[in-house]
Amino acid sequence: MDTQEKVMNHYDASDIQVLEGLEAVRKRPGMYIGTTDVKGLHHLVWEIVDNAIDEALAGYCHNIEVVINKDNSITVKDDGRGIPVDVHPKTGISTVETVYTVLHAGGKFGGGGYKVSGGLHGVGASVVNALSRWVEVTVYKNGKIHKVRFENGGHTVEPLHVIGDCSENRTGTTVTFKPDPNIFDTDIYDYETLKVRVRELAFLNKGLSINIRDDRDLEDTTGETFLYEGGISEYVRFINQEKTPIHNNIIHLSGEKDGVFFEVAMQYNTSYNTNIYSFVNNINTHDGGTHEDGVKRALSRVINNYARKTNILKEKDENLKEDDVKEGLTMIISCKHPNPQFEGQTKGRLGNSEVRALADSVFAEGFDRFLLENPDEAKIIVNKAILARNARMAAKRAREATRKSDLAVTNFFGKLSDCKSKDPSVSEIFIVEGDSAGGSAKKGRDSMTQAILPLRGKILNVEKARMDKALGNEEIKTIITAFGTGIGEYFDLSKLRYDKIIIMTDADVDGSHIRVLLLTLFYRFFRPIVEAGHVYAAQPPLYRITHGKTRKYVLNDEELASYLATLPDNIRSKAEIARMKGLGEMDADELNETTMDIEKRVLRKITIDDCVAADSVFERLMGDEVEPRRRFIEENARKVKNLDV
Ligand code: 0RA
Repeated sequence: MDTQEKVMNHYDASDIQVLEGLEAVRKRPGMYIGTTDVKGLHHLVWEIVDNAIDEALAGYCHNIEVVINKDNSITVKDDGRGIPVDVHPKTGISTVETVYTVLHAGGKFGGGGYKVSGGLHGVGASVVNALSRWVEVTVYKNGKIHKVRFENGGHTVEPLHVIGDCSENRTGTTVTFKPDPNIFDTDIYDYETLKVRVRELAFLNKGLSINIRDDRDLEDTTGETFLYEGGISEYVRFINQEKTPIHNNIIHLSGEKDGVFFEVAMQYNTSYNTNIYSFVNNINTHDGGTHEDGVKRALSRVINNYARKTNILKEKDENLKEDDVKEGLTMIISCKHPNPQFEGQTKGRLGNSEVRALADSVFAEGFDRFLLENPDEAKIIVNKAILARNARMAAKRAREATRKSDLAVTNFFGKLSDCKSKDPSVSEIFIVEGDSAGGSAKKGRDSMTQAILPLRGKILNVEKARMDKALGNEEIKTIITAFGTGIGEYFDLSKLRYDKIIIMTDADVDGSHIRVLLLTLFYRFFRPIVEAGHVYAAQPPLYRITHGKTRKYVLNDEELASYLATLPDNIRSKAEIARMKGLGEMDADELNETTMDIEKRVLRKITIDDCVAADSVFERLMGDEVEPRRRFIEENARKVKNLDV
C-alpha cells in the first residue's frame, strides 16, 4: 500500500478492494479500453465525455467543453447537475469519489438515461482514473465548489472538500485528467481526431452544444463550437455537402416505443454510392443490426408500393431491389436504447429484435406520408431507383455478352493486334501505354505468340464508375473480350486466351497511373487471373551502355554500376551511357531486344498484394481531388439520364 493513503486515513478495509480493482485495470488495460496505443489514449476522453452526454440525455446538461491543455491533459466540463457529493451509503465516502474509484460504479450512479452497456464504452470514470497520472474533479452544486484529486492510478490524495462558494444556481462537473505515460505508447492528443467525434456527438444529440479547444495552439483562443438544432438532418446535409442532392428536403422521421427512441434522416444524391451510418446510444454500429434492417426492409417496400400506385412502375415491371433504392442514398439512423444488446465479433451490430419492428413502422409510415405529400420529390427518388435498376440489368446483359468469347462475332476488337496462335499456353498479350510504343511493339513482336493492345491515355476508373459504365468503355471491353474469360458470375479461368498478361508502361508518373488503373481493374474483375499468376509487369531498361559495337541494357542504377565495374578501364572511360526516357523512344528492335524477347527480357510477376496496394494508391489519388471527381460524377450522371430515359 501507498504511504499517501495511510496519511489520508479515511479508508477502511473495503477500500483495499477498491484499489485492487483499479490495480487490475492498470495490469490489463487492454481489457478495459481495448489498446494502449493512440486509440486507447483518445478512448479515455470518450469515457469522460460519455458521462456528460448521459447527463445531457437525461435533460440536465446543455453545454460541454473539451480542452486539450498545454501539458496534453484533457479537461471536460459540463453544466449538468453535478456528480452527487454526499456520502455514499455503501462505501462511506463521497459519491463522486466512489464513481472515480469503484470499478463499474458508473452505471449505478448514472443519470438514469440511456446508459451505454456494450463494447468498450461505458466502463466509466474509474478506468480513466486508474490509467491516469492524476485526475481532478470539481463539482459545482448547492452553492459550493467541491474538489477531489487522485494521483498515480486512482489513489485519493485530496478527498472531496469545499474550495469555495458559487452561485446557488450554478451546477456542473469539470474533470481534468493526465493519462499515465507509463501505460500509453504516446501521450500526445490529436485535435482533429477529437474534433471529428465531438462534431458527430453534436449531430447525434440535437440542441447540445459542444465546444472543443486546443490550448497547445497559441492562436486557438475560442476553439470550435458544434451545436445542431436539426440533429441528424444536419448530419445528412453535412455529408451531402460534397455531393449533389437530387431533392431539396431532408427526410427526418422519428418515433418512440417502450422507452426506445428511434430516428432516421435521409437524402438522395447523384452518386452511385450508398452512405448509411447507424448508431445506438451514440455508438456507431458499423455492422448494422435490427435498426438498420427494419429501415432497409421498409425502404424497398414503400418505394415499390408508391411506384406501383402511381403507375411509374408498370404491372409488367419487376420490383425494385434493395440495391436499386439505396443507390445515391445518404442516411443516418440513430437509436437510443435503455438496454441495447450488441452482437458480433466487434460488438458492432444491434441485436434487440423489437427494434426491427419499431424501425420498420416509424420509417414506413413517415416515408410513405412524405412521398404522398411531396409528389415532385417522390418522382425524382423513384426515377433514380428505376435508373439504378436499368443500369443493373444492363450490366447483367453486358456480362452475359462477354461470356461469348468468340472474337469474330463481337465488335469489341478495339485496337487489339492478336497473335496467330490459338494455343493459350504459348500466347501472351502486351498491354502497352500509348500508340507510339504500341506501334514499336507491334513491329518488334513475335506475331505468332505475342498480341499487342495499345492503350490510349488513361483507361476508365472502375472504382468510381458503375459496372455498366465500365463495361461500356472501349478499352475495357477490348480487354474483356481479348482475355476470353468473361467477368462476374460468368467468369471462367479455363477460357483465358493467354498464359501471360504483360503490362508494359513507362517508369514515370503517367505510366504508374495507368499501371494502378489496370491493377485496380484486374483486382475488381479478374482476381482469379492475378491469383493464378498470369499477370506480369514488363521491365523496360533504364540505361543503355554503348562501347564499340557492343550495346548493353540495364534495369537500374545498381546494375549499371556493377556492369561498368566489369569493363576494363580504357573501355569504361569511353563507354557511352544513355538514360532511356520511355518506351516510345525505343525502336522496334530495341524494344524487342530489351523488353519483349522471351530469352532476354525480365518480367515481374504481379501479386494480389500489388493490386491491394494499387487500390489504396488509387484512394489517395482520388481522395485528394474533390473537384475533378465531382465533375466526373456529374458528367456521368448527365450521360446516364440521356441514355436511359
Ligand atoms: C447522477 C445523479 C446526479 C448527477 C449525475 C449522476 C451526474 C453525473 C455526471 C458525470 C459527469 N457529469 C455528470 N453530471 C451529473 C444528480 C443527483 C442530484 O440531483 O443531486
